[in-house]
Amino acid sequence: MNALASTHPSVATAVAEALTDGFSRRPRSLPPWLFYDDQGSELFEQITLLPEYYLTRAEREILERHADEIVALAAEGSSRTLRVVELGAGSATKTQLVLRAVVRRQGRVLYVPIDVSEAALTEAVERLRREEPGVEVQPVASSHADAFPAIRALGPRRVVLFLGSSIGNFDDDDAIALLSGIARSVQPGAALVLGADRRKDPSVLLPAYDDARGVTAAFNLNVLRRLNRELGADFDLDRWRHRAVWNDAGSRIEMHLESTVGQWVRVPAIGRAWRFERGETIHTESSHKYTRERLDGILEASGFSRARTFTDAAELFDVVVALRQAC
Ligand code: AVJ
Repeated sequence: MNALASTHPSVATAVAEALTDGFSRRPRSLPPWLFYDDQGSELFEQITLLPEYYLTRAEREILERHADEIVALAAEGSSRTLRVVELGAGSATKTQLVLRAVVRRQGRVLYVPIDVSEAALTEAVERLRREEPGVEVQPVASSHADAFPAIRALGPRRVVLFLGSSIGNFDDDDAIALLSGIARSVQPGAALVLGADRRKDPSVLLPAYDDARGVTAAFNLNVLRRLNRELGADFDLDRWRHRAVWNDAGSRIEMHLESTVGQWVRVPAIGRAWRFERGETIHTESSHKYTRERLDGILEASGFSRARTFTDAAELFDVVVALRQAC
């Protein structure tokens, strides 16, 4: 597999840069891709099984009911064979529903899952090779930003999957930059299948990001454990707590780590130390929740047009099929 292990020097450098950059801002922040080391990817899989975390179940319900229609839309206007590429594939369990629909239609399919977590990719590849004989898997370990060459390399008639409301981690400007990059990597008419969480009452949203069993707290705190392991930092996990807040103006859930005491944190790999006051927070993630208008604005600005929207019965989550506009 063409994959970077998490111990690869370039990854350690990227982690160090992310920390230095994020801690130079006020409020301090860390980028959400840091969550997904092997443990973090495993914790995220546990999150998807939580009763409070409705996103994965809602999206699976949509794909179970509508995978054939989604694939038919993506294949419309061409007799060519579809190829499937997925950004942030993770363990690809929901994707399997889409891949089966493509196999029903054309017998075989080439599938390129792209993810920063090698462990998650390996699991996905092994399961698909075992369970889906019609699917040829070519995994790529990379970040979203480095994914465009892999998308381009697939030639025409690609379907790009971006599921799970991963788009929600991006501010609108960054979402537009990413989707524009995808748009430039495909031809007019190509389909983007985008999972997006809907704006809804905070009484539903907040528990999804602060569950009773504390799995999301462990997922958030794991980023500090990762910095300890990979950079030799001395974060004391007992002196930090998980916080989830609803930012109404930004229409997003934010996750933060709050310092429960005044403390210094030393990071030997960088030769630096940072002071945190009691109550000071590190912003670790935003998860944007979309109205139809806002998502259309992002899609149009990126060169895509919404073709159809599929929703779960409880209307919590959308899977949008958008088509690359003609240039
Ligand atoms: C994988 C980014 C979609 O924002 O809901 C889950 C990650 N963070 N619980 C999300 C996450 C906290 C998830 N995404």
